[in-house]
Amino acid sequence: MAYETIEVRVEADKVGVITLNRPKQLNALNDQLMNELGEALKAFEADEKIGCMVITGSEKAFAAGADISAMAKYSFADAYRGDFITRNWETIRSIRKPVIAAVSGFALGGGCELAMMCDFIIAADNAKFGQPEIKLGVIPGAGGTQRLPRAISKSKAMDMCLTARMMDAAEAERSGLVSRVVPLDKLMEETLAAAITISGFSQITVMAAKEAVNRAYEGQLSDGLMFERRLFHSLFATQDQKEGMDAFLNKRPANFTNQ
Ligand code: CO8
Repeated sequence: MAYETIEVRVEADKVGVITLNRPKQLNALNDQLMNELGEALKAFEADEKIGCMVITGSEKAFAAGADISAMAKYSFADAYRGDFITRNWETIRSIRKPVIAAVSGFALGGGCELAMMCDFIIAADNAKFGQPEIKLGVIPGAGGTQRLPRAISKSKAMDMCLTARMMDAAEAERSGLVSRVVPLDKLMEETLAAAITISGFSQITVMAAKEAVNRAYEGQLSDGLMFERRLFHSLFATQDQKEGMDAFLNKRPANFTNQ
């Protein structure tokens, strides 16, 4: 299948690599990209010779979040009735083979959430993670409020979600958000080495190990995600969401009115 917003390749005959490819928008995640990502993941899942997958971006950005220009005019009805996120962001949760995120540059908002949906994250030393949605008048909508506390503690998760600050790679490693940090020019080499190691094991055993770790990790996650989703949808009913996104797109400070 021909993709427009991602690039797909196979390494060492057994690792499926997906590169997010909307460079002008810093890999902002729109519907087309999330649909294509889902299709590529499912194709690698179905390919017997693939033992592990890698999702990566560019040096500057893994992904700078969900596409704000696509979301800016959403109403609550658009978000809720259109099942915004569930419709194409959750394919990755159904993938049973391991998926590694190789993150360099910005992983913000939905980009940070996408990285956290992967089984583990290997970060380049220039990686920056953040959940800046609050600046736009919304909250994380693809698992940020649920996966961050599990990954890095409630206190750090609150700090990230409430102040919108970015966390650098060293702090992300200290906090347990990423499994390792490597020099930028070694990111793909190290990630591929891990993916090739995994691909050398029994696929059944690998899937069982992934399933077991997720079992420990995911208790009650579905309730939390649904709760978060409905809150996220409801914020499209506020004027502050319109203001926050319009301000970003027009490169001006936001003037929130609590409406
Ligand atoms: N959406 C749309 N366009 C974007 C986004 C984005 N998230 N991020 C960057 N861009 C665009 C910019 O508008 C700019 O476009 P143009 O050249 O046409 O003006 C281009 O990418 C380059 O960006 P900058 O000029 O801003 O580059 P800088 O190096 O100065 O800054 C930053 C880089 C810091 C990453 C900055 O671009 C930024 O702050 N981006 C927005 C980050 C953000 O707020 N992310 C959260 C988005 S909301 C979200 O993810 C909600 C998730 C909910 C779940 C998913 C639902 C689908």
